[in-house]
Amino acid sequence: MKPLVFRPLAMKLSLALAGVLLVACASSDRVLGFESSPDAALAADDAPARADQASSACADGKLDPGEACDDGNADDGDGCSSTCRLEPLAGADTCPGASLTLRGAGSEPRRGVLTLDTRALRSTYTSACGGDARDGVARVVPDTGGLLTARIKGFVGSLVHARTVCADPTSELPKCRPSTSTSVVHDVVSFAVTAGKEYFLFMDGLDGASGVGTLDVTVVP
Ligand SMILES: [Ca+2]
Ligand SMILES: [Ca+2]
Repeated sequence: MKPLVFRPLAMKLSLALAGVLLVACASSDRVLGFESSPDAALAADDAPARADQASSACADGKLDPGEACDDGNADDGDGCSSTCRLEPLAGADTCPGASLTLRGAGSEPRRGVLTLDTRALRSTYTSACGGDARDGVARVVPDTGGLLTARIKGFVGSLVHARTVCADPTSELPKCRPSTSTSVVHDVVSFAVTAGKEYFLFMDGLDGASGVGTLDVTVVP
């Protein structure tokens, strides 16, 4: 049996050892917080994981760090590539515009997207609702009749308007419905369409606004 006098001594030694460890941990934290090399090593360890996250987040429809655009798909050729880089589209600056392809068949809704960077385009068109800014044009030919809805996503201050004859402002389809939002207005247009007929959608801006927007088009038969 051990003498009782050693127990307090053992406890003191244990407490002292714990204290030393605590101080060591605290100073170690301080070192990690202020010295560059341990952080750099940690960052290097994390880098591959972050790159994986960035690539997996492309095509989720949400603009993440490192993405110039994200139209929610992994397709090339629609203005936003499979790696979320902008693709300038030939013909998007003026009539008849860049083709917007709709997918879907039978009674299911058709859907298509087109991403434009209007900062790289000229100001050519305007509408009854305004649109004095740089603009781009998309041409769409639904294979079914129904209700077409076009919405611009990701571009604050955007305005979308539509015509049945691209260069004729009198063929503009009615819109200008009241908006309840103060930050994003006039970003939707909706109208009835006829199968096989062509429609022209204009991605424009209010008060000189320009930017990257994704034109999201659905046709419900
Ligand atoms: Ca994304
Ligand atoms: Ca795409």
